[in-house]
Amino acid sequence: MKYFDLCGSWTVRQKNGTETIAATVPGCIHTDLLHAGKIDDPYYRDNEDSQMWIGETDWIYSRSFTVAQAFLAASHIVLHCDGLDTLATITINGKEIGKADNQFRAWEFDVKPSLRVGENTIEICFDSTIPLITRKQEERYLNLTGVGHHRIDGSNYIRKSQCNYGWDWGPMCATAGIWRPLALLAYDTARIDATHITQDHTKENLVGLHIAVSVEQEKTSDVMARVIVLDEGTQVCQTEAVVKDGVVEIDCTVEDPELWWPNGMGEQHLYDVRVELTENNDVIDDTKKQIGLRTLVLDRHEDEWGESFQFVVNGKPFFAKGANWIPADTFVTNIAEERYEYLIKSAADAHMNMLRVWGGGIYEDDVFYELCDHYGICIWQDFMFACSAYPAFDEDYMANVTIEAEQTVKRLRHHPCLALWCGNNELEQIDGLVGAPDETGVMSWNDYKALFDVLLPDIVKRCDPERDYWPSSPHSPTGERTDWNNPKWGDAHLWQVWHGRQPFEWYRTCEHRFNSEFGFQSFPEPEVVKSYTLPEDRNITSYIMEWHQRSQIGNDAIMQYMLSWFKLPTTFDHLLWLSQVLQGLGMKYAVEHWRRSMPRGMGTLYWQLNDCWPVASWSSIDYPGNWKALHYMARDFFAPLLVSAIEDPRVGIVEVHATSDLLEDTSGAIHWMLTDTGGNMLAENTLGCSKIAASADTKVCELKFADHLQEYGNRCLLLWLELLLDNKVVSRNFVTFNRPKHLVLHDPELAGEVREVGKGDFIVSISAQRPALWVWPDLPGVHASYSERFFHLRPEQVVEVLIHPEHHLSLDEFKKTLTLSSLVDTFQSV
Ligand code: BMA
Repeated sequence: MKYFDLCGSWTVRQKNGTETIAATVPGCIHTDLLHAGKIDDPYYRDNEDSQMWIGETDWIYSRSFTVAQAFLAASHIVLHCDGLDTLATITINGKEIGKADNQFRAWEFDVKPSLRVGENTIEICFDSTIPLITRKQEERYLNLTGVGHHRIDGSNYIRKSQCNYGWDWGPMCATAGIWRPLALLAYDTARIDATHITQDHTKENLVGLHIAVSVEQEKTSDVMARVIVLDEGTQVCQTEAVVKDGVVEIDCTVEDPELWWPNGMGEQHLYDVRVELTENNDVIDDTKKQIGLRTLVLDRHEDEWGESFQFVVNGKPFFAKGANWIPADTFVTNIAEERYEYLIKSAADAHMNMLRVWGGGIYEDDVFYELCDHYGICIWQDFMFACSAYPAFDEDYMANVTIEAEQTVKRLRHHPCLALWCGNNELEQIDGLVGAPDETGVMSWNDYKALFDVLLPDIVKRCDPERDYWPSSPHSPTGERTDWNNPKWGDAHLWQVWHGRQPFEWYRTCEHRFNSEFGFQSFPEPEVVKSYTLPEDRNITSYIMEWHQRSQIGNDAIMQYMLSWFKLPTTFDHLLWLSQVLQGLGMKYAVEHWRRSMPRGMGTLYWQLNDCWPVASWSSIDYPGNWKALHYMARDFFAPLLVSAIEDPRVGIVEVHATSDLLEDTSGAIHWMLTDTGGNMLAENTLGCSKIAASADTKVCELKFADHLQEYGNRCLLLWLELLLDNKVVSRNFVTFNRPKHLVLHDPELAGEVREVGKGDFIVSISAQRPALWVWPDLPGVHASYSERFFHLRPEQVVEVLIHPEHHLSLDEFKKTLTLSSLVDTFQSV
C-alpha cells in the first residue's frame, strides 16, 4: 500500500472571508489563529469570552499537493482521515467528495476519480456546529447539566468532545479542524482492514494467540497473511495462511510467556505482533500491534456484602488505585507525546494502576494507550457520553454511534491496559436526563436501553468479547436504575463531600465496592495563577479568578472547608498553597479509609488527575504539569504498603492499620512516636507485626493516649507513624487530635542545606527545630520539579529534596531564590 501524507502546512480562511493564514495539520482553528497572531492566548484572563465567535464561524482548510502518475495508477485510492472536527465537507479539485459529522470517527472517501497527475487541491470546510445544535434543541430540547453556567447548550446533539463546549473545569472553546492525521492511501488488490488478537491462557506455561485478520480484497486476488510474533526483536513464532473471502484466522503459541502486569504487580512485558499481507511473496500491506499477555477481567460474584466489583489480572484480584482522566488540553492537538508521557508516568510514580478515561472528553490517541501499556496503567474506558440526555430516538444518530463505537473498539482492543468498556458518565445518576417517554427534556428509558444496554454492549461482545462492559458510571446492577450508588454492588460516585458540602469525615461512613469518582478542588500554585492574571486580579473573589473557576460552588466550597480545617491564610499566595494542602487532606481521608475497607471495597479513582487549561479544579496535576500537594500525598496514600490510622480524639484511641497490595504476606514493624507540638518526645515504641496479609488490610494495634490527652490537651499532641520493612521506612503517617487550625504550632525554623548535583540539579537537605507540617520548598518565578513536597518534619529528621529547575540557575541564584514554607507560614502575619 502506498501512503501519501497530507499532514503539515495548510492554510485556513473564514468561509465568508478572503484573508488566509497558515495552518498546521493536525491542529485546530484556535491554535492556528493564535500562531498567526490573530488572537491572544485564549487561556489568559477572560480572553475566552471575546473569542466565542471562533466556534460560531465556518472555516475552510486547504492545501495543494502533487500526485505522480505511478501513484494514480493504483486501482484504489482513498483519502483516509483519522479525525475531522466535526461538520466537514471535503472537496478535491473543486469537486465535493464527501461529508463528515462525527469527531470520533475515522473517515474514508474514494478519491481516485477526483485526482489528476500533477497539482491537486484539497479543501475541507468546517461548518460551525452551533447553528445545528441550536436548531436541534429548538426542535426537541434535551437536558444537559451545566447549561446556563459554563456549557454551550445543545452539545449533546453532536458527536464531538462534550467538554469542548465547556465543563465545570473547562473553557468553552468550540474547536474545528483536522485534528488527526490524514493521508491518501493507494492499493491494488487487497489491504488489511482489521486485526483481532485474542489470547488463551488455559494451558500451563504457554499462551495461545488467535489472530483474526479481515482483509478488503478484490474477488480475483490471491493473497496470504503472515503473522510474526516478536519478543524484544526476537521471533517467537511465525505462521502463514491463505486469505479466503476477506478473512484469515491464524494461531500462534508463545511458550514460557512473560506476563503483563499492572503497575506495582510485576513487569509490563510487551510482544510485537506483525501481520503482513502478501501477494506472490511481495508484502502489499502490513500492520504492527504491541500486546501484553494477560487476562484482565471485572469480577462480579455474590459475596457476604452483596456483589463484588473487582478487577482480576492473571487470576489475582487487585485494588484499583488511580484517578479520572480528562483531555490534557482544551486544544487536544497541542498534546505532544512527551506531555502524555509526563502525565502517565506521574500517575505510575504515584503508585496508580488505573485511570478512567471519562466520557465527556475524547477516545484518546493511540500513544496514550501505548504509554499506559508501558507504565502498567489499566484503563477504564468510557464511551463518549456524559451528563446529558442523548437523541437515541434518532436512527441516524444511532447509526453514527454504531460506526464510532465499532471503530474505537477495533482500534483499542489489542491494548493490554484496556480493562473495561463503560457506556457513559452519570446518565443514570443525574436527575432529569432519563425518564418517561412523555417527560420533556429527557431521553426515555427505552431509548437509554437501546443505546447503553443493547447497541454498545453488542458491539463489545462482537468486536472485543474478552472485555467486560458496564453500562454507566456509577451503576448498581440491582435492576433498579435509580439506585445508582448502592454500597453493596457496582461502582459509586461519592460527591457528598464537595457538591453535598459534607465534612471530610463523611467519607469514613462509606463502604462502597468501587469509588470511581470523588474529589475536592484546589487552586493551581502562584506561578500558574500569575500566568493568567494581572496583579489586580490576584484575589480569589476577583472577576478573573472566578472566571478560572468553573464549579458553581467552587471558591465558596474551598473556603468553607478551609475555614473548617485551617486558619485563614494571610496572603493570596498562601491561600492558593493551602487550598492544595486541604485538597490533599480530603483525598487522603477518603482513600485511606477505602483501602482499609478492602476486600469489600476494591478500588478508588479520584476526580481528577489533570487539567485542560490553567484553572481551579479537582486535579492533582495542574495544566503546566506541576504536581499539586494532592499528587505528592497520593504517592503516599497509594503506596503498596500503607500505614494509616483511625483516631478517636475524644478518648485518645488510635487504631493503626497496615494495608498491603503485595501479592504475598510480609512482616514488618510499626514505629510510633508521640510528641508535643514543640517536638518533645512524650512516648515512643516499635511494635513487631508478624503478619501483614497480602492484598488485605491488617489492624496492627490500638494505641491509647487518654492520659497524654488529659495532660497536654488535644491541641498540643502529634502522633508520628512509620511502617518498617527490613528496618526501612516504607510508609509514614501522621495523626492529630484536633483540626490543624487549633493546633498550638510554633515556628519550626526550617533550614535547608543546598548542594549542586550536576546538570543544574540541586539537593536541599531540609531540617526543622520544631515540628513542621506540610513543608514545601519553592523557587518563586522559576518552573522546577521537586522530588518531595508537602511532607511533615520532626526536629531530628532531615528530608533531602532533589530540585530540578527548568532553566539553569547558579548555586548562588538557586540559594537566593529558594524558599522553604510550612503550615505556620500560611497564617503568620506578614
Ligand atoms: C463528576 C464528573 C464531571 C464533573 C465532576 C465535578 O461527576 O463526571 O462531570 O466535572 O463531577 O463536578
